[in-house]
Amino acid sequence: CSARTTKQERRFPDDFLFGTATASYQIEGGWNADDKGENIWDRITHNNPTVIKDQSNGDIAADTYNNYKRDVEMMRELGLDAYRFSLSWSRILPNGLANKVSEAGVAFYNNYIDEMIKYGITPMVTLYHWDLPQKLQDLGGFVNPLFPEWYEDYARVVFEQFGDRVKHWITFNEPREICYQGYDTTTKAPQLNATGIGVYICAKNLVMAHARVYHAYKNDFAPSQGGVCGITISVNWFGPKTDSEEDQLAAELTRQGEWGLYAEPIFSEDGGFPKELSEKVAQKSIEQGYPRSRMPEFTDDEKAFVKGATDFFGVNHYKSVLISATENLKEHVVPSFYDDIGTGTYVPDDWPASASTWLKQSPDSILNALTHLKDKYNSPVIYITENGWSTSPDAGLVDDDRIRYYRAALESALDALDAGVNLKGYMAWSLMDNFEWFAGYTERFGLYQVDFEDPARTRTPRKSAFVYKQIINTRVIDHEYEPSSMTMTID
Ligand code: GBH
Repeated sequence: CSARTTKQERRFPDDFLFGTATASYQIEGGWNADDKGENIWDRITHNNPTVIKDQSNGDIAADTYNNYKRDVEMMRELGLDAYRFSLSWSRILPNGLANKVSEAGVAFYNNYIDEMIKYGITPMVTLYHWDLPQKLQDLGGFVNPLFPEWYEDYARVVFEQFGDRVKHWITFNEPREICYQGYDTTTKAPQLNATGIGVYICAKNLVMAHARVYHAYKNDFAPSQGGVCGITISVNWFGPKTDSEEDQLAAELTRQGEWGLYAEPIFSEDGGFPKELSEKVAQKSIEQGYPRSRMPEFTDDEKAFVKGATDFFGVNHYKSVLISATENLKEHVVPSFYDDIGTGTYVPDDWPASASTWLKQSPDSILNALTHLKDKYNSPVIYITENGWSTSPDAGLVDDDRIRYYRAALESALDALDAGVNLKGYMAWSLMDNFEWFAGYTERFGLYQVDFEDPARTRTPRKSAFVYKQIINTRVIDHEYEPSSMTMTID
């Protein structure tokens, strides 16, 4: 039909960065190589393996520590413009603190980065994707008031070592997963379970730490190195189930909790935590007998320090959820984050399901999320730093459902570009199968399959890899394209 034809003719700009994304603990292995220090995922998987669905760990994972040249070869096969990966803090600073820099750790990342640069692939580096040095966790981790200082020390070492070649920096991956899942619940390391308390203390420290690193980079490194520094926040779309006023307010409260806690202090005009949610938490806290709000405040100086402290908005986007003020309300522990928000979630039955219970393909999802950010925060530069689909381990190489997901997502990204969103790039999650946190190896997100039974961790392209390659190469989404064979070449 004609609508389809016009859509097919839409192009991604030539300077749009197409890439894939991974994270250190999920792919590297080499968990105790050379003088690497222990991190919170080493600790939890070794000491408490039953929290992982298949009782697995990232000790070897995809063994990128020994296979990094093959990883870069895959990037070249796909024709990637960019590759997003993260650094393991305790591989670089075995003690967490900056008294000792690991030569072996720095050498590994130098080799990896040099191999990308050699083939014209732009490295996009995340400083922190969830693998905190255990020694810092023992001191409280993100809820220790000194956390922003430790983080700045680490970041300065990183900028010094790699900033001559790396020009795209992301401070944190997904603050919500760090603070809510790690400190308010037990669904990620360090399983602190300080319900209704941990998430807010962590959020403030994390945002302050981000701003310190941003200013350190802008003041002391960007003038000579000339790169950009931003943050990646998971921004799924939370829309109202009906257009009633109460559902709209419920959706707004949910957005404020799910990602506004981290975005509002940095991207909004006023600064500080989101207004309606902080008022609600303050009121509930007093009713619950606390002497003050469980959500800390930012002083005026802190607000000014954090506001605008970013060059771009990194968005990890996977799905939509509909929000109701009255339906599907659940009982929550008091106090807790979801008791504070107090809204119900709803996902239509007919949205296609992935191998992950939390992930369903949702219509217009990227368009809705990104136009919302554009309107709310005065058109920030946006990179989609993750987006992807899971299949089961036995689903094999023909992954038509993943292809359907990526094509729909990229159509939605084109819709966002048409709507004037300042979108500069898209990183598919993931280059290859990897350790999927509490799901272990039971859910696969890779464009390349990894054989985890094979000591060589052989990587094999899935059908989706060929389709993504074709899109990158032509800058057009051709819904009829079928790869002519499953043999990969470097073009
Ligand atoms: C991303 O998070 C991560 O950055 C990446 O490391 C990860 O591999 C990728 O997604 C795929 O999962 O089962 O109810 O506890 C995306 C946001 C939030 C999705 C937590 C999974 C777990 C929901 N994630 N969620 S639940």
